[in-house]
Amino acid sequence: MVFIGVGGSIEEKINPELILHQGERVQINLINGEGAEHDLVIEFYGARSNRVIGKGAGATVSFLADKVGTFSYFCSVAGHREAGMQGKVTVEPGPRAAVRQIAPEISRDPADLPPPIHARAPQIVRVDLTTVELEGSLDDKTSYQFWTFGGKVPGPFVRARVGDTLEVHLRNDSTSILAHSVDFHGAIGPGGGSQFTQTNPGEETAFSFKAENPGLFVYHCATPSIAQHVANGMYGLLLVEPEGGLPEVDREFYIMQGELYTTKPFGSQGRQEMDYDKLISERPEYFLFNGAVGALAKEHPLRAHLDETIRIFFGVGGPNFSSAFHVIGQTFDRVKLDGATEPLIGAQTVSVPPGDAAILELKMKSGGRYGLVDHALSRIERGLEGALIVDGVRNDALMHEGVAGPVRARGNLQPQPPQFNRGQRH
Ligand SMILES: [Cu+2]
Repeated sequence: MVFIGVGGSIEEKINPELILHQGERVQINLINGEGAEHDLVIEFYGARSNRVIGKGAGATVSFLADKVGTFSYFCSVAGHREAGMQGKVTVEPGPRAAVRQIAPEISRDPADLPPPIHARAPQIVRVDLTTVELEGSLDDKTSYQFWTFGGKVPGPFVRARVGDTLEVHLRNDSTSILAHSVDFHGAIGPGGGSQFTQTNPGEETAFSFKAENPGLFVYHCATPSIAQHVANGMYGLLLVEPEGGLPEVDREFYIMQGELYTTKPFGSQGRQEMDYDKLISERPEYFLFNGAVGALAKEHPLRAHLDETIRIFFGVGGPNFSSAFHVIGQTFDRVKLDGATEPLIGAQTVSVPPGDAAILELKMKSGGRYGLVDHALSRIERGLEGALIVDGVRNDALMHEGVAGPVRARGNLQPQPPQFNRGQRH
């Protein structure tokens, strides 16, 4: 007579050793596999299951593993322990190591962008881009072979002022398998630079262009199949500041949206592969801010303080889907779209097509957590979610629970606004 492990690392092991960590609350499920009467006891912890009587009957034992050491578990029915129904429980000191991501982080921190230029004369600005193909973390326990500018998605934020000449050096890492290139939407001339920058692994090319127009412009790889290179993560933004710069704000952020086409469905574990058929028929599995599932909600939420003004540089790499970008619980004070002579005031949702970008400005008037979404909301279920956390008290004068009436303005820290979580998937 024995205990047999079910699932995980104990699967099919006879009288498996149960490895626990100090402080864990443990539940052991006991199922009767043959029909005689049994139970499971860990005397040291005073943990004892009910007897399971009859084949398929179940019982559970739960306890807090608060003492370090190795202890016995056994069946207390007379003679069963001696017949073989016993094993060890080991409680190790300290917490269990966090689940390690199976690949390096691919997502660029949205606070990772160069500071404003302010006023200066036009000059030559050298831009170094390196194309790197690397396996990166797409989700917990899911990886993907990304193609990138600089090893992150999106690529580096490039900043210049109108009248500057950008001297772009594109180096394709020697570990690459494919050629890559770059097309700057802020460059004027056929191909946007891609004809000068088709670059084989281990080689470098260069081209220069004049930043004629102020604005926020996408750049992306333009090596066939272009959609595949873009989907795999090869996009970024160039800001060409107007003369004298943009108005001062307290904080700036950099977000890009894209979608990914994988053979296995959204949420699968392990390494995901590109599905070319889904790509050309525009059936994505993943929608992503900054390259990874929920990256801007989990690892890199945007952070600001009450009464600060923030600016979000938001672009869509795509390659195929527009974004209806929206902040849950706030409108945009100013939105600057390409070619518009005047900013939009008070927009609620901003439509940005693939290969385009918008400059979004918001003053944060109430503390709490704001969800960042594409208002095509099904995409939350495919990885597209972010958060903007504003430190400071909630402004009850602007919104509060219950009936209207006198309020204690800015008195209460809680409750937090509703959180926006991805639904549970199976
Ligand atoms: Cu490429």
